[in-house]
Amino acid sequence: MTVLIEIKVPDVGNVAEIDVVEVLIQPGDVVALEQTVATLETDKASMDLPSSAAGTVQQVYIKPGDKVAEGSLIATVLASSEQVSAEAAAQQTIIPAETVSTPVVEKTQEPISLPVKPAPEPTVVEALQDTESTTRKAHASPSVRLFARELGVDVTKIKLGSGRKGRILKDDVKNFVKKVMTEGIVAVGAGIPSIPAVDFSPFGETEILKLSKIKRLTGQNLSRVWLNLPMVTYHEEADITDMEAFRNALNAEKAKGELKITGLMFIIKALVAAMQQFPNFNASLSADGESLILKKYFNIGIAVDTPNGLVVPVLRNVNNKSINELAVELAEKSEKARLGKLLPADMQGGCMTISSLGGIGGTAFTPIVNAPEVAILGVTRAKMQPVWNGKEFEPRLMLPLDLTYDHRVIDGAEGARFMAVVKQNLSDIRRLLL
Ligand code: CAO
Repeated sequence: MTVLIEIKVPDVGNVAEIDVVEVLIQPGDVVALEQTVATLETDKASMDLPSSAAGTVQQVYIKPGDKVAEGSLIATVLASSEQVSAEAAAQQTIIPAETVSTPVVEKTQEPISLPVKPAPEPTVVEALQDTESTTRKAHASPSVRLFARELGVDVTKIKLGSGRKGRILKDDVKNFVKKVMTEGIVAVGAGIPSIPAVDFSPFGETEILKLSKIKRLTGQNLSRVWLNLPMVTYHEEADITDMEAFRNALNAEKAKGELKITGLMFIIKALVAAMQQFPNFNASLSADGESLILKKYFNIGIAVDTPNGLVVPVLRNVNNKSINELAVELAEKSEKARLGKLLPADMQGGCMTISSLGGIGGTAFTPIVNAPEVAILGVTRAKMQPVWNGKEFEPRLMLPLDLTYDHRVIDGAEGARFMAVVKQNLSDIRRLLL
């Protein structure tokens, strides 16, 4: 059966206004399933919109510069019913082709005018998933940025693009490369020499494995943070013997199959209590580096290991939530993360991140700050250790903690004092009631 598929703007989180940056199809084009049909951009992120069907484009309802919202119609595609994605089928965007008349003419709907909401604050997801804030300033769509990266071009070096409002287009990247070739400009970021390519074939067999998108974007962001932030990691140990006894007692009361509480929930609470005492940790440095933006809310990002790479869902208003509520929320969000179902909104608005490897092992590590946050707490595996109590060695369960901070914002002594409070909170969780 032939069907007419409506390609619509998906749910991209709580975003009121989405700009159409680039439209890559026109009526009559043949598109493949998942082929990018348009590039959309919010204040905080860009996305390539994929086609939910393979077929022939019938009508295109948008043009660059339009403003759209969740559910706005982008285009219609005439496809055979087998060439339709499961999402399109589920969202009922399929119309039997016989029931509609679909002239193949280009038609652009009036731009939708939407109330402009203030932009949400810079967040964890942008830090992890926005590959280059500098490239975003350079006004280039993800496909152009990808093209530029493939050629090893830093798009920030292209001062002004020839597109609308100076947007950088593929031709600008090509022209830049030509200029470099003829004028001998070296396009290397911050003068840092790149690692030369090596031919491994003389040493044995190899296989090329493409990195997942999450891995590529995370890698770029981590490199950017690594180059921009002077980071220090401070190591501490907390005695969690009593906390663990309490946690085990709580879990023993739970019915079979009921969600168990892990130590991470207490760590989140202990961290937030310390952040309330040390406002500099709940802050971001302004873009010009002249001031500190202090946050009055307490949202904690939790690094979650997924088959596709690292993602950081954010638990909001942690100060107002119980340990049980946090456990349920983290279980839901980490499950969503592992299924690749987190929305941008689930990963936005973090104040500080926890990276817990304790379920796996380790004695210490040096996590990288999730900028624009100013600090991150690393956790590795708790271990029974002999601790001197003044008279004798006592077996105590010791939890290793690693705090990495942006030294432009946090002084060494402040970092040590902060960790002393986190440690106290964990060693005697009654303090969390104060
Ligand atoms: N010491 C000892 N045991 C620990 C522990 C610690 N510090 N942290 C967790 N555990 C135990 C838990 O109690 C649990 O034990 P049981 O199976 O007996 O109940 C087990 O380890 C597994 O815990 P978990 O990892 O499933 O749960 P969590 O709440 O501690 O962590 C989450 C949740 C989502 C953070 C974790 O699953 C995860 O993805 N961690 C990886 C994060 C990561 O990749 N960080 C690296 C970022 S930098 O590249």
